[in-house]
Amino acid sequence: MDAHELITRNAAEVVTEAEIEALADDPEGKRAYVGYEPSGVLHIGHMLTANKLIDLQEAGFEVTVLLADVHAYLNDKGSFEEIRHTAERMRDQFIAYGLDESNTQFVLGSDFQLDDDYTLDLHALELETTLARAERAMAEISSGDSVKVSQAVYPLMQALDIPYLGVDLAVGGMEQRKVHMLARDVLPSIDREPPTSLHTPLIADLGTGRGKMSSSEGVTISMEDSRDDIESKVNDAYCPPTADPEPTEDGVERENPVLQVFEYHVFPRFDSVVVERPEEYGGDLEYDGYDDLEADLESGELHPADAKGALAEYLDRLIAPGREQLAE
Ligand code: IYR
Repeated sequence: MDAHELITRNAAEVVTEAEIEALADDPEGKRAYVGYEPSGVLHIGHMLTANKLIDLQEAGFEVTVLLADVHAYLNDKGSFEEIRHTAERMRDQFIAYGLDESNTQFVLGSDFQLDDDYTLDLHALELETTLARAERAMAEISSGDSVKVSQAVYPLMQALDIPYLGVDLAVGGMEQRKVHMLARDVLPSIDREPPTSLHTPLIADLGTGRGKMSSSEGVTISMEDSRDDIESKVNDAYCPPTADPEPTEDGVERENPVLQVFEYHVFPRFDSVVVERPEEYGGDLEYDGYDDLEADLESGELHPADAKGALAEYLDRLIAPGREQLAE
């Protein structure tokens, strides 16, 4: 796979395509980053952007993981002490998950976000940004209903992180896109380059196929899950025999989360996937890529129950190193 393919595979969007092409032409030594609010344990949402970081490392990039302790604090995720403690544990889980340790720099937000220069630049961005714009940028990130001043500061700090960390590419889920667009608009006002960004898709809730899979609601997979937990969650997952399910009766869009997890979590990390089946049901199936598995589910060649069995197996393999690390 060439650098451009590695960088863009499974991305929902890149901003802009021309800027990504320039990075793909000469990726060696370029730096990409994702920021994470430290939370208890790595879950499938973190793992989606982590997969992209692994792709980028393979393409020649260096990677920074920002453990965004100050951002978590501003987003009301607990006391600063608690958040700091969690951040330390998360680092080890990312390595266990498969990030290349020799080429991953872990940075705590509080290591540079409390410096004088950063604070003054932040105030300059505050002067450039309306409250309404900051609030819009946070629509899919903020916790709680009422808007606090901290939530207006948050996206401006996220914008400022990009030049302060010296990165060439900002990576995040689609829920981060409005922050990155805000960054493109405001950073030039303090003589900084508008950043290039890449956004990963949102995956639907495993149980219902609706909305987005998240750690706070519905069913998700985390590194704390035992093999049995994974099996029972995947067994109960919504998996019609199609990649394009009908909306619910009241018009809510649905996805097939079992297929999405195969596409975005399993195939990027394994060269091939074997679905084990007894001889009487046709014997094992082997897939070298996602499209063939999707086609077989749609044609009826692959039964949803067999697809789920394989999904639980491969998710367990992805999670096992982190689970062992957590048990230490
Ligand atoms: N907004 C992210 C956390 C975050 C991301 C980046 I990229 C930063 O520079 C700072 C914080 C979240 O929702 O988890």
